[in-house]
Amino acid sequence: MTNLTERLGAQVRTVAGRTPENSTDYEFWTGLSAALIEQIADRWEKTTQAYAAGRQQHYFSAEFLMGRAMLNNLTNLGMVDEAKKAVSAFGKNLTDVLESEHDAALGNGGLGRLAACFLDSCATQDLPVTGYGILYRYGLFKQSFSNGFQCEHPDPWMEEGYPFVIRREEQQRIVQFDDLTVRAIPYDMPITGYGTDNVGTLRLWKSEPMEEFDYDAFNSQRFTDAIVERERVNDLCRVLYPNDTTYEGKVLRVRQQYFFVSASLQSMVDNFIAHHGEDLTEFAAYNSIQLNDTHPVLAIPELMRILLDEHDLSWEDAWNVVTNTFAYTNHTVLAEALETWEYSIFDKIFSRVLEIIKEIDRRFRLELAEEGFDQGKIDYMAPIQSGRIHMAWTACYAAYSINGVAALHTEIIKHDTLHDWYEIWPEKFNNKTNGVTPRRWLQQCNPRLAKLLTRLVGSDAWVTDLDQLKTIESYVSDDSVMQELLEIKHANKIDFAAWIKDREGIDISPDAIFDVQIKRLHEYKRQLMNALYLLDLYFRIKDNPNWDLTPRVAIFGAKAAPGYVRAKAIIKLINEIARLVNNDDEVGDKLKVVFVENYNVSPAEHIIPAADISEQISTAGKEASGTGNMKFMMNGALTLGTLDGANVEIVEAVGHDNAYIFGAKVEELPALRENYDPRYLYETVPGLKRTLDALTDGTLDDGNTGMFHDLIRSLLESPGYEPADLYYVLGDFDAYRTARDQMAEDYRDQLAWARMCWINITNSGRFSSDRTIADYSRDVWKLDATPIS
Ligand code: 26V
Repeated sequence: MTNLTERLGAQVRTVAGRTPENSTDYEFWTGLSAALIEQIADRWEKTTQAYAAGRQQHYFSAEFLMGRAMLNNLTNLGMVDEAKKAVSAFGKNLTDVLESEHDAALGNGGLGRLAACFLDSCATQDLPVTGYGILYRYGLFKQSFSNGFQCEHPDPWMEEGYPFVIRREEQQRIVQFDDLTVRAIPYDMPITGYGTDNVGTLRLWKSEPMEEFDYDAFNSQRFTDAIVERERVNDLCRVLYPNDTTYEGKVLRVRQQYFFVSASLQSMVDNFIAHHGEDLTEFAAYNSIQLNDTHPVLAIPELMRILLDEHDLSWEDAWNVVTNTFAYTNHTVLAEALETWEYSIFDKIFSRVLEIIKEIDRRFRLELAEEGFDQGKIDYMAPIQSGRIHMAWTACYAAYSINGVAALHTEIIKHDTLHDWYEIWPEKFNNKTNGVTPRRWLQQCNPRLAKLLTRLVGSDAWVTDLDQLKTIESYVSDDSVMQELLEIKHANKIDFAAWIKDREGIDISPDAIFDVQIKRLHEYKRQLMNALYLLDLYFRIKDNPNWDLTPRVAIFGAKAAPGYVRAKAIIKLINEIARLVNNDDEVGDKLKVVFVENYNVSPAEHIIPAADISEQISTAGKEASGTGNMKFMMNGALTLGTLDGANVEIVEAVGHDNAYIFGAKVEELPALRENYDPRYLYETVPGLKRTLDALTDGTLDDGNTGMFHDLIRSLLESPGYEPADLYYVLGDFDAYRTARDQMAEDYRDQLAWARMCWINITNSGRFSSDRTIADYSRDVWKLDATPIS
């Protein structure tokens, strides 16, 4: 019996209250988690202490999309084999135990998952970085389909217990609103790194009532009032808002934002005083804060408040600290995502913070007037205008660094979205192209490929230095390695087919092209264009039943914001197309359409290693970066996409011959839009008319909701306030079809295909989040690695 076996047995008995032999997979998961925490506890404490004394970086984010923790931790600690043995000593299977873990889905999509990848890279590089966010009781909703329509269900992800967060009762803080006072309790999650003893921290705050009960209210027979008050506090952290683009001025959301930034700043300031004394003018020498989009921007006035009101700094001294503390990352150029809050909301719930924002606004106006800027420009750029507070503008004024998340995106914010700020403070602007962790997104999710890479590199050095893969690029001309690569992909596709059969009940052939689009559902991401292609392909197969086309499986995964009606219509449309296509015997294996329900981090880990094609087809200029594109590339799927976001850099890395690029470029779009006539395209592009007509002529059924009519209207008619086909779906359709058809032809030459995949894999080094974090650390954060041993 190994040591872990004994400890696991004891832990399982403790959580299950019975013999391991009679315990469930989930109880084993809980027991194994506890054994793991036991293993890292001392090192975690030591790391925390080491970081507390020096210069630290703090990552403020309303979202951390962590996914599952267990396999990641076991891998990082080098304990996978030991765990396998320990679990099987009780007749269990590690894979089943791992699959019983719930995803921690405390994020909507790209922005939240990026934060999770960043924490992984920081821990792996021994960087003193701590994440701060909210312990939502309900993560992103669970999705199911009912007759093809999306339904949303709550996700109480930690209701059955979650050993990977530790409540730190003694480190609680009080957060004061004008109309509410709450306790903020930190729940700390250990962040292990690969091959290091350091263990970083993600601190998630939970709100609790000041007293368990308002006994006064209770005794004076106002029992229900006491309960209601309690629930008002618990409401704060109850749910993650499921919108990932459209801003909604919900009071509860701004409360959430203030709640977590206030508690986080308090704990940072207290730590500063404990280690460096009372002179807070030195704060920025030891602390920097990265703001993940505008959601935590209230930290700017809140730090001012703490310095002014609680530590008696002068305005000038406090502002000097603040402007050397905050760095801001922009993640979107969509106008509807820009957060602005109504002045009256702030007035009601944190009037002192509002007072401070007013003073920031007053000084901003003064400063620019002195520099000779005209009033129109000042009014546009000021933190407060027409009764609203602009979070991005406030961030741009106060931050010492402003960055975009891909080269193209940074150019767009410099020359368009944030152009006025760039003109005044060009030195603040910098690009940090996103990355993804190769531990989760290659080593753990694709063990077959990882093994081959380790063998060819000669070690697993690539796991922490992904550029090493470049050294094995030349195997591209070794046919036996290419053959092996094809076999690996095929084996992954067989696994995935079994997973899909089990989950969705659909049979798919591993010999077909697996063509995948997985991401949030949004019009700009153009799942609709993909759907129209499939419908058109279906009609072409029906025209010519003997067509010897390469078999295809189109795979989708996407959640729509519950209030985003048109996005939900697109989900219904894809499900209807799937029903039509999958039940047509004449089509058979030539085309299958699969919509994976409840897409999340762990389904992505099953899908990506099996993918042949990565659909990255956003309207040029709209996708800030994309990070799924990078995960696919690392796993040897080819990008079929537009020159948008990080696709541009992917093509730069692999060359045009190793990707399928199509469509209008960002600089071409304005001219193309000038006399854009989608109706003319509808009439003249071969196949388009019958495809679009199928949405409303009875071929496809939207359950009498009229939603398919609305989709057609969105493509062909302008509602007045915006042009028809805002996202240029019909404009790019023909180019898209040509590229996708060509791709399918090329797939027939498997050896040539494998070579393209190999070029993608071996040139993915720059898309490791280790590279991104090294860039932030060197250029923005000015951090030193702090290994504890
Ligand atoms: C924005 C908003 C706007 C107000 C309502 C609530 C809410 C919640 C989340 C967001 C964030 C949207 C921005 C976002 O997720 N951007 C994505 O960031 C990825 C990481 O940088 C990037 O790869 C994607 O291209 C970008 O869409």
